[in-house]
Amino acid sequence: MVAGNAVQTTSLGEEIVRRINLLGAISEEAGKLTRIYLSKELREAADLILGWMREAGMSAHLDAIGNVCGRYEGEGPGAPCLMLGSHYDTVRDAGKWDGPLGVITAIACVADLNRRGRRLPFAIEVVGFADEEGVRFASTLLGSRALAGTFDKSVLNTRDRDGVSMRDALITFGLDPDHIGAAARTRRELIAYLELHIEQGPVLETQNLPVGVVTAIAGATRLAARLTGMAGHAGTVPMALRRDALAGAAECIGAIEQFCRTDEGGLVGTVGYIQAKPGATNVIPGEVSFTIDMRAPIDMHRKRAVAEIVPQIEAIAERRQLVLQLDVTHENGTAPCAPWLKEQIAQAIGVEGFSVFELPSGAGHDGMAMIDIADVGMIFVRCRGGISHHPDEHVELADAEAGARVLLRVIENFRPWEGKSSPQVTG
Ligand code: HGY
Ligand code: MN
Ligand code: MN
Repeated sequence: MVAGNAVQTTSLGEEIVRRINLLGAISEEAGKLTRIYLSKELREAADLILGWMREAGMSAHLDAIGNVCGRYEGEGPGAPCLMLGSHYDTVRDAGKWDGPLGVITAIACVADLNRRGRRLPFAIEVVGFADEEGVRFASTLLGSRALAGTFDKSVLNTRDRDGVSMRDALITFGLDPDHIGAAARTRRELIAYLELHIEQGPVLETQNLPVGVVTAIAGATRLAARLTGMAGHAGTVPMALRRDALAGAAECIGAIEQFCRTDEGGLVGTVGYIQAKPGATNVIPGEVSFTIDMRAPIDMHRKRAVAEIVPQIEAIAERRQLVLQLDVTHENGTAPCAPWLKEQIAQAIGVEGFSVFELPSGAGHDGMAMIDIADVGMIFVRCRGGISHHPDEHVELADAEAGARVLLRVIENFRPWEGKSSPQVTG
């Protein structure tokens, strides 16, 4: 494809896949992909992405919380922006598409505009959020919350598995924890926030569609539980005299699963992390920590579920003479996608020749934080088998291409004035 003064020999999709593989190789674990917040691997990934942003004609910088931020000016300087983005951190033993596909596709779209010398009446900004997954410090959406100006400074005192506080991790990463406020943007600077992301579920595949329009992002509650009993000799303490924290946790986990399985409101509950201490075969576990992740399409339903399952956990702890510490570490309401953005995404999908299909997101996304300063739209891209948060996560080249074409079409046909709260765009 020849455009402007550059010859683009590969398709958007091929460029995206190439960069997904490059970024996917930056991991703290050999043979698997793990890139958590403020790790040295996240810094290496940030430098790679910043370089791509600059190649695409953007000014680019790392913001005060570690987000990578690129800006492609409009026809005139300083115009409000259409913000595109996703996250560039990952879960442990992750797939390489969850997050990076949105960042890399947005950069590819800007690079295409730049190659053609195309400027729009508004600026385009691309953000790679530094911590959407919340793997390291329990809380989540740290990057997008800082950009939305809603970062909770108390998180700075939380510690990771190795006892490192977020405050110290920021300093080691080269950032100033007392300067996080500088990452905040205002509603006036943003016309809208638009994220392309893999579906992380099987619906588009069952519909035989490459892309979909997201209607809303399901809310979530995360809790941290700690049960404290009494460690003891595995061979000498009679069963009736034990205060076994791991057996107690197992009963709690069973109760959570049973509660969610029998729910009819789309409730899902997950215990994704557990740690038993002291962690020896021949020692009765005296202390167990585990996490709880509860989600439902309707906020009230999720909150009611949490309010009903907590007393069940408390009763198990009491009956087993275990001390329970249970804290909510994250709470986010369901974020609706703006109708005016859904409409423009649907039109772009139609123009690109695909059927328009709307679906909700069971997975959380940075749009849950960005909704505090901008209307949110999301484009889903089909992923094989709906697999995600797993190394088998995969997007076919044709679907990566389809997603990029739709996003580029939304950008080039974007009608910012349709946003009810969008600032006036000059030009
Ligand atoms: O947990 C989620 O839904 C997202 O992948 N962080
Ligand atoms: Mn994600
Ligand atoms: Mn994820």
